[in-house]
Formats: sequence, C-alpha cells, structure tokens
Amino acid sequence: MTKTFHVLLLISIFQVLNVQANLLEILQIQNKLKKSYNDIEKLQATYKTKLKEAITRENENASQDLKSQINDELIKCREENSAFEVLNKIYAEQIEDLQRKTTIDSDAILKEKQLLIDEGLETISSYTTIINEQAKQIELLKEDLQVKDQIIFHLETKTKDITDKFKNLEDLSTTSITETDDTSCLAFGDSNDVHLIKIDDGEAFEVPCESRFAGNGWTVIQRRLDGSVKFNRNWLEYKEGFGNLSGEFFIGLEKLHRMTVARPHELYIHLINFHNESSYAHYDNIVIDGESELYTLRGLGTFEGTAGDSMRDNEQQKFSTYDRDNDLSEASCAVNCLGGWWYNKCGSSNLNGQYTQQDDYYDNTDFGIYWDEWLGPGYTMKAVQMLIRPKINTEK
Ligand SMILES: [Ca+2]
Repeated sequence: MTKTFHVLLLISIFQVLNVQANLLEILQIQNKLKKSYNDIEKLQATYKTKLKEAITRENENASQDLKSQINDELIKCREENSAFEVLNKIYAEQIEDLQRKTTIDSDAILKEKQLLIDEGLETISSYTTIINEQAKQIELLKEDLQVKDQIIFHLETKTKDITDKFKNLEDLSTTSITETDDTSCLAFGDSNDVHLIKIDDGEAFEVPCESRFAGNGWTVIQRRLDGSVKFNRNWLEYKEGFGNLSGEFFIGLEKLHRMTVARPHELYIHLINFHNESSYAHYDNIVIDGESELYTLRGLGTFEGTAGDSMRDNEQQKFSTYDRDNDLSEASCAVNCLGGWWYNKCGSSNLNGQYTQQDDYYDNTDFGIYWDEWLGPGYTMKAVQMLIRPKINTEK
C-alpha cells in the first residue's frame, strides 16, 4: 500500500511539475504574442502611411493622367481647330471666287444687255430713218400730185386761153403773137430741160428745170459740177449771170430778185461730196432784194434738211464780189473766199467758192465750196445745185 501511494505521489508531483512547466511555456507564448501584436500594430501603421503615400501617388498619377489627357484633348482641339482654319480658308477662297465670278458674270450679262439695247436702238433709229424717208417720199408725192393738179389746172386755163386766142385770131385774122404763159418750171412738170419762162412784164429768159431731187417744177439757179466755169467774178457778172445753162452756171442776181419777188419761192440746195454721198438743205421762203438793196438775202424761211443750216448767217446780208465788198468783215470775204456770196463775217457756206478736183480738207482756208454744218469747216463739195420753186402751198 505505501508503495503504491508513493508511486502515486511521485506521479502527482511529476504531474504538478509538468503543469508548472506548461504554465511557464504559456506565459512565454503570451509574451511572444503580445510582442507580435505590437509588431502588427507597427506594421499596420507603416502600411497605413505607405497606403496613404500610395494613394497620394496614385492621385498624382491620376492628375498626371488627367493632365496628359487634357493635353491630348487640347492637341486634338488645336489640330481640329487648324483643320477648321484650313477649311475656313478654302471656303473663304471659294466664296471670293464665286463673288468674283458673279461680278464677272453680271458684268458680262450687263454688257450683253447693253449691246442688245444698243442694237435695238440702232434698229429703231434705222427704222425711224426709213419711216422719215418714206414720209418724205409721201410728202414729195403729195407735192407732185399738187404740182400735177396745178399743171392740169394750168393746161385747162391754157386750153381756154388758146381757144380764146383762136377765136380772137379768127376775129382779127392777124398773125400769131409769140407769148409765153410759163411763169416757172412748174409749168413743165417732170422736166429736166431748159425752158423759157416769163415771170413778169420783163423779158422772158431761159432756165434749166429740175425734177430729180425733190419733185417737179424746180428751177436751177446755180450749179457746180466739175470746175469748168470760173466763179470768182465781178459784180456785173453776178448781176447778169454767167456760165452754161446745161452745165455750170449762176443764173444772175437780177433774175433771182425778179423771180422771188413775183411769187413766194422755196429754196432747195443739193450737195454731193467726193464719196458721192448727198445731203440737202431746204428753206421754205427765199427772198432776194433788188440791186438798190445790193441784192440782200432778205429771207430764207424755215430750214429743213440733212445738211444743216449753214446759210442762216447769210440771211439779211448784202451780196459781195471781189470788186464790191458789202460784207461785215474788216477784210473782203469775196477776195478771201474766191467767190460772190451773201457774206457776213464771212459765214459757214461758200457755194460759189473755188472748185477743187478732189476730196480735200482745207483746214483754215476760206476759198473752197463748203457747207460747214454738213462735214465741218473746210471740206469742199464735189457737186452743188441750188434750186428754187414757187411755193405751192401758198398758191390757193
Ligand atoms: Ca468787208
């Protein structure tokens, strides 16, 4: 029994000792754990700091990224912007180009329109000329008709006169008396021959009649054709007339006076230049005074025609020749202009001037056959005819 006890005791003591050892070990472990915990805390703190740092760095990185992103965006924007600028430039150039084109186009269109308008105006003008010409022809035809009526009337009167004369002759049984009733070329109708006319109690005289320019019944009072007759003549020659009735001549101031005083007369001047172009001047009431008035061109009446009114400043002027200076110039126009005319100072016409054989323009000279209003001063005419005719309209 005691042995067992001892054994048991021993075992118990051993067991207590063993527990004590275990407790020690636990304590040691507990210390170790405590230490570990601290370490962990430290580590945690370190990690926290590191984490913070890491987060900050992360943020910086993010902002870096953002910056670079923004930079990228900016670069993109700039690139787009410059692309837009390029496009803008192109568009601006295109707009400018279009504007220029539009201007050019509208200019061209305007020019074309203007051209059309000009052409239209020209056409209208040519039609107007044709219409005027036709109106003139109609007027001339009317005048012709009037002339013919007059001739018929004249012939009827003549027939009656002849009948009467025959009766008288039978009664008187005397020889015939030569007598003319023909007071103007109107009596000879459509004639271009030389006829004898008796305009008043004075002597009958021969005149060339002319029906080719402006109807029937005109008497030629002056004619220039070829320079075959000299026109620079003295007072007496201009008074009496000179030249050849079938060629160049001047009828004479005295006859001109007698004719225009016996009945109202119109004057028709026909001009031809060296290009064979013609024009005319028509005055509806020409009157020439007698010698006591120095054959003053008392009146011309109203002008009408294509040649211009170059004789207007001769109206109311006396006739002058190289030996009779009746003009208003200090010099002698007749001497300077080489002809006889109703010179003023000296005027714009010189139809009795010196004949030239060519189409010459004599600048600053006075002596040619000129009619300033038609071709300008100094141009000489190839041919001229001055015609007069009793006014038909006043013969009522
Ligand atoms: Ca003078």
